[in-house]
Amino acid sequence: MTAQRVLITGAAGGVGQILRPRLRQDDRVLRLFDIAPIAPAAEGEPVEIVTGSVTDPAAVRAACEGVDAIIHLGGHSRETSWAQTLDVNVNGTQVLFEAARAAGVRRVVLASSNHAVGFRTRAEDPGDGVPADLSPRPDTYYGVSKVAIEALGSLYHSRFGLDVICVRIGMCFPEPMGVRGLSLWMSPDDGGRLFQACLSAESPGYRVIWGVSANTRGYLSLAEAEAIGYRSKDDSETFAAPILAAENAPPVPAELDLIGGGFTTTPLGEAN
Ligand code: 15L
Repeated sequence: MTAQRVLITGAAGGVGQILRPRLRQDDRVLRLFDIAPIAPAAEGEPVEIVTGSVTDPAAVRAACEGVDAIIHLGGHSRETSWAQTLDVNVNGTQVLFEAARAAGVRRVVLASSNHAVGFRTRAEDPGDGVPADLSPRPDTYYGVSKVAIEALGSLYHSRFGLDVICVRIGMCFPEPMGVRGLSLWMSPDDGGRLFQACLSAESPGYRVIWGVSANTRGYLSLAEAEAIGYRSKDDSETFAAPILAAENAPPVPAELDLIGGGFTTTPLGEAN
């Protein structure tokens, strides 16, 4: 049996480190790519470690050779200068898609973000969650870059037939951060389940889904992710009591409760 080879860009980052052990399978090789140092392979761990930048076409072309699917996490994960955001997040993703197409990679899973729609509100929940594929309302240059990479995904799907799934990640940390995190959190294990579903779904085409857990206080739709086989098993509610006690903030009305939270007021282009 030939092993499936999955390239993970940005593998040294937070989400990359969360996914690495959770996507491990005997019949799968993870090719871990980052410009930052990546932890070496453990004994018998089926990984290949590649150092390089997503902005370097030759390095990305080489990284795509023999690959079945890509999880693209590479890029700045917060607000920074427009030049950096454009170069690394937007141009880096174009470089990635071009290399994927040339190498015949059939599937790309993109780490998009809630900040692509950060100025949308909880009031847009029709009852079963704010839909995952709402049109853009970015809150930062970072959010604009996520809109742009979703558009690149759409282009490479329509032109070349690649399967592309854009995951608008809520907040993927070991624990939810703050009251907003109680609604937007995706647990590490649910992150593993979601990206596993993105790799396994049969012919998904082009999709935009939310990356969140089944949080008691959640208001983002799970339906789009469930349609490709995701089943959340976690809920931020287990962390709620200390977070609520610490923040002690009055509830925010739904129409003022912006998905992007503090990103909606952070100065544009300044590292936050
Ligand atoms: C994101 O997109 C960031 O990558 C992450 O670091 C968090 O800040 C998260 O959004 C958030 O909304 O809190």
